[in-house]
Amino acid sequence: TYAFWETQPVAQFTEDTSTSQTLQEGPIDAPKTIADVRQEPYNLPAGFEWSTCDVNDEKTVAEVYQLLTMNYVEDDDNMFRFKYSQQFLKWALQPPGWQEDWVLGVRVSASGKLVAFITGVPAKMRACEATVSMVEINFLCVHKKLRQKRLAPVLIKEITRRVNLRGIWQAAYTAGVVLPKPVATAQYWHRSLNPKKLISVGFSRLAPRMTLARTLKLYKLPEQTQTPGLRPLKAEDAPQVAELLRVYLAKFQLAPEFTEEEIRHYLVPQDGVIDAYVVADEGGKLTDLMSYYTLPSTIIGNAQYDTLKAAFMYYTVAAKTPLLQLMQDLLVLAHQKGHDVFNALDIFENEKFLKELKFGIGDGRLRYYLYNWRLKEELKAAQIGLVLL
Ligand code: YNC
Ligand code: MG
Repeated sequence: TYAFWETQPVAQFTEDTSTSQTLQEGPIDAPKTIADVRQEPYNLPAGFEWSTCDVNDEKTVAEVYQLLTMNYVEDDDNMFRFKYSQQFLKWALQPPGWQEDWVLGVRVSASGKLVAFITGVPAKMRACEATVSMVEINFLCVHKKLRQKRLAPVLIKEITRRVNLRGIWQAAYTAGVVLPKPVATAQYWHRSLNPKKLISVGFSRLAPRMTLARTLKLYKLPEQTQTPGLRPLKAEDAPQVAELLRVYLAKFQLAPEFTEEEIRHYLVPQDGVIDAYVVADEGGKLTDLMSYYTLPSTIIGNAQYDTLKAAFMYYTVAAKTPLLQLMQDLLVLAHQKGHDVFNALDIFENEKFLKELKFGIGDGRLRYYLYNWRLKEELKAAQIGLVLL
């Protein structure tokens, strides 16, 4: 049972979809207005206080970075922990329309120490037929010493209140854990770029009857990309990239609708944060897009290496060049930039290249959720066209 989630406007596991009273697609809560929203912040346990975090302030973003670096998401075996960089956090938290009070922290009143965090950013989201103004909720984190004290529900209620105060009633989020009730379940796949290091730190193992030499040969990539006209994306590309994405994302049942401004924000390359490339034909027309973001992990308790450098597939549109060729080029580029591994989910049309390009299936699953929005049925991973950071 889910003491908290059963009180929230989310689809429940107990809902019987087989009965004649068909559940309608759309909001779960009765419609509300901003005037209905509670004016006072939710109460925290004594000794803690709310703190809006300004990530443009160098000291504050360093505090957020420290909290997440020590306490954020780990793999099932607690060998690796996500280590979002400060530049990444600024990028992820300040897209067009970002709101300062949706970057929410909890501090110890006496010391000022930051001990919990949650964020929201606005996004237009299409869920099946409907397009809805939502927030994407991310970076929910409670310090390890304060776990299992029911702080997470207070954070979720307070961010919901702050989002509702701006007239937004729906949210999208992903998590590794199972909560009521996933819209879809996706699977992580991993492509070794630096197999020697991956084996050495325990990220991967030598396959049976494989030597290290044969493994290195298996994963060896060309030094150079093969697609003519491939180049880094520029701000001026936004109108054409918006059109490529609009057409492509229309194929999926859950996908964002990006404005040109959002495309400039999310896809113009930033060193060590986001890399995006386009293919331009001879007339200069853009035919394809590919991108990945950089999210390293701390390697917990390894003497030789402290950081795993991972690239995560972001938005890719193969409108002219074959998807397999584009993705192979993207692997080459990620390898050139020193990444150890390239990660992708089985969303989009990724099934078409994962095995062929030697991705191995991971043990991590990622569940997609919607808050206060019901779909008629669960989606398949291949119907998801949304990547959350
Ligand atoms: C989770 N990841 O089930 P029940 S993902 C949501 N997302 O509630 P306590 C979660 N809920 O079962 P702890 C959750 N994990 O009683 C647990 N819960 O109904 C639920 N980990 O709270 C859980 N970051 O405070 C239970 O648990 C209740 O101290 C228990 O804190 C949880 O960012 C957590 O994985 C995750 O830092 C903060 O374990 C802590 O364990 C932690 O006693 C490591 O909480 C880091 C980590 C999560 C990454 C993410 C997306 C979050 C989405 C939150 C939901 C947003 C809803 C929409 C709001 C806006 C609506 C509008 C409009
Ligand atoms: Mg807690």
